[in-house]
Amino acid sequence: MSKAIALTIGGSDSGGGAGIQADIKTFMALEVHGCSAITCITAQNSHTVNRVDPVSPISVKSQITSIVNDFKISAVKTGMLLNKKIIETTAESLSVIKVPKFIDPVMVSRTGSVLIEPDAIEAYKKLIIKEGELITPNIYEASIISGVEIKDSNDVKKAAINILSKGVNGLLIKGGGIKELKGKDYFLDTSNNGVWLNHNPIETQNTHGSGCTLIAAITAYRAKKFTLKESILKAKLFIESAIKNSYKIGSGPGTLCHWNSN
Ligand code: PXL
Repeated sequence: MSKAIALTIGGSDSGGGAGIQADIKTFMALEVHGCSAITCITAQNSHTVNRVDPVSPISVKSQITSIVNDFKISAVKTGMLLNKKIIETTAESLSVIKVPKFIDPVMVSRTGSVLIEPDAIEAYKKLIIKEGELITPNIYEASIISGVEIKDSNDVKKAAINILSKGVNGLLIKGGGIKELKGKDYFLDTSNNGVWLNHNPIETQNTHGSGCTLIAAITAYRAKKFTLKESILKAKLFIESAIKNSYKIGSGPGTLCHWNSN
């Protein structure tokens, strides 16, 4: 029996809660075969990111072409791209892949870890964000991309309109970084229809990897041919359940539970 195949392009999280590891686990939970092109290797635990090593751009390119030359992938997701050279290579590879693409513009984690080199942000804005059917910045990333300081739900809407004007096809701003917006994400499409998508806030510190998991689930559902709106709504249910079942792995904040969550 054939299976839907999705590709994730991003960084490895040694703790297994975010990045490529979260993506592959989410794809598997949703019965999609996951492939990966690894851009960088983080050394991190539940407290801190201790080190990040980039993979060479030629390796990133070769991982992607090896996959797309053989497998019939039906959706792609990007995560942590780290530096300008990897961003340029990834953009070049993405431009010839004609399946729905989902961009998680990973720059700053919800807990404040910087996950991109400063001189790479312009390349990200110029080359990557327009490639996506959807981009999913968190509050900090939406501020960086739009230049709008975000303190409340009105600022989220302002930032969303600004980001859409940069030629983005659709965006979902994840509210999780602000207390009053926990569980609330703002979706805006190219017809300028804005809507808040909410789930009940869940009181837990174990949310590491929730951004990666949300967009990985959207990618998996799109790989299975659900519409974009259906995929986002289904992914919200998946993430709600994965946060409800989250668990601790170290002495700091824990991670989502990817299995039995759909
Ligand atoms: O959550 C964003 C993210 C993406 N990719 C990797 C990460 C993180 C956050 O820590 O480590 C590899």
